[in-house]
Amino acid sequence: MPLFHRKPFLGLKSLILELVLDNEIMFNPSLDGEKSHSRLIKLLLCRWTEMADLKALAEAIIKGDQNTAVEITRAALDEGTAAKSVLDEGLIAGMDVIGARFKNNEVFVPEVLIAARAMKSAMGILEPELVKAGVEPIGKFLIGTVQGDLHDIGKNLVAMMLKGAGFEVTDLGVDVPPGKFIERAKAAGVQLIGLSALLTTTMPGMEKTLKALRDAGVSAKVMIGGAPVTQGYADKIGADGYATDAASAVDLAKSLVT
Ligand code: B12
Repeated sequence: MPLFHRKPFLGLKSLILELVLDNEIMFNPSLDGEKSHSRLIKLLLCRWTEMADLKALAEAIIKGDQNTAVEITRAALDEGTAAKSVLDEGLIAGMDVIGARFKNNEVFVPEVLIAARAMKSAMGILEPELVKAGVEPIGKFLIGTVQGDLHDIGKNLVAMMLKGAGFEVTDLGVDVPPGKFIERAKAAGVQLIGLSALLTTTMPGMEKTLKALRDAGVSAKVMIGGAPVTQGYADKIGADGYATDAASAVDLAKSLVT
C-alpha cells in the first residue's frame, strides 16, 4: 500500500489563502520575481503534501488501521511536520469523525475501540514530540467508575474519546472511593472530573463523591454519565454536566474547559 495518497490540487485555493494569511507568502521587494515564484511553489508543495499526509492519517484512524497510522505518524514527524499538526489534523480529526459516527449510530463500540487502539499506538510515537514542543493538553481530566460499581466499558470509551480530543486523561479504574478521587484531583490539578455509574444502586455514589470533592475544596467541574444516569439526576445532585455517550462527553468537556 502506498504510504501517502496525494490528491491533486487538494484544497489548493484555501491553501494559498492560508499561506497568505500566515504571512508565509509576502511580496518581498528584496526578492526578484523568479525567486518569489519558486518560494511560493516550494511552500505550496510542502504544505499540500503535509495536508495530504495528515488526511491519510485521519483516514487510517477512522479505519482503525493501526500499522498505517503508526507509519504515517512516524513519516510525518521525520519529514518535519509539527507534532501539534499531526495531533490536530491527523489523530484528533480522525477521532472526531468516529465520535460523530458513533453518536449517529453509524458505527458501534467495536469500531470505536479499534480506532482508539490505532490512535493510542500513534500517540506512543507522537507524545514525546509533543512534550518536546511544549504542547499543552486542552485540559486535564480525571475519570473513574464510582465505588461499588465494576462496569468500565462505557467509562473506557469516554476516556479514549477524550484522549482522542486532546485531553490529558487519568483513569482511576472501577470501584473508586471518593477519597481516591479527591487525592488524585488535588495531585494532578485537574480541571474536570468524570464519574461513571451503571447501577441504580451505585448512582448515589456519584452524589456522595461530588459532595466529598466539594467538602475537600476541589473546584474541578464534575460531569457524570452511565446508562441509568439522566440530566435530571445531574441537576438534582448539582453536577456541572451530563452526557449520554462518549462523543457528547467530548463536546461537554470542551464546553466546560472554555
Ligand atoms: C457488560 C455488563 C456487565 C459486565 C461489566 C463488564 C465491564 N468490564 O464493564 C459484568 C458482567 C461484570 C456486569 C456485572 C453486573 N451487572 Co451489568 N451489565 C452489563 C451490560 C450488559 C452492558 C454495559 C455496557 O458496557 N454497555 C456499553 C457501554 C458502551 O455503554 P455505557 O456503559 O452506558 O456507557 C456509555 C454512556 O452511558 C456514557 N457514559 C458512561 N460512563 C460515563 C461517564 C461520564 C463522565 C460520561 C459523561 C458519560 C458516560 O458514555 C458511554 C459510551 O457511549 C448492562 C446492560 C446494558 N445494556 O447497559 C448490564 C447492567 C448495567 N448490569 C446490571 C447488573 C444488575 C449487574 C450485576 C449487579 C449483576 C449481578 N447480579 O452480579 C453486576 C454488578 C457488578 C458490579 N458490582 O458492578 C444491570 C443494572 C440494573 C440496574 N438498574 O442497576 C444492567 C442494566 C443489566 C440489566 N438489564 O439488568 N455487567
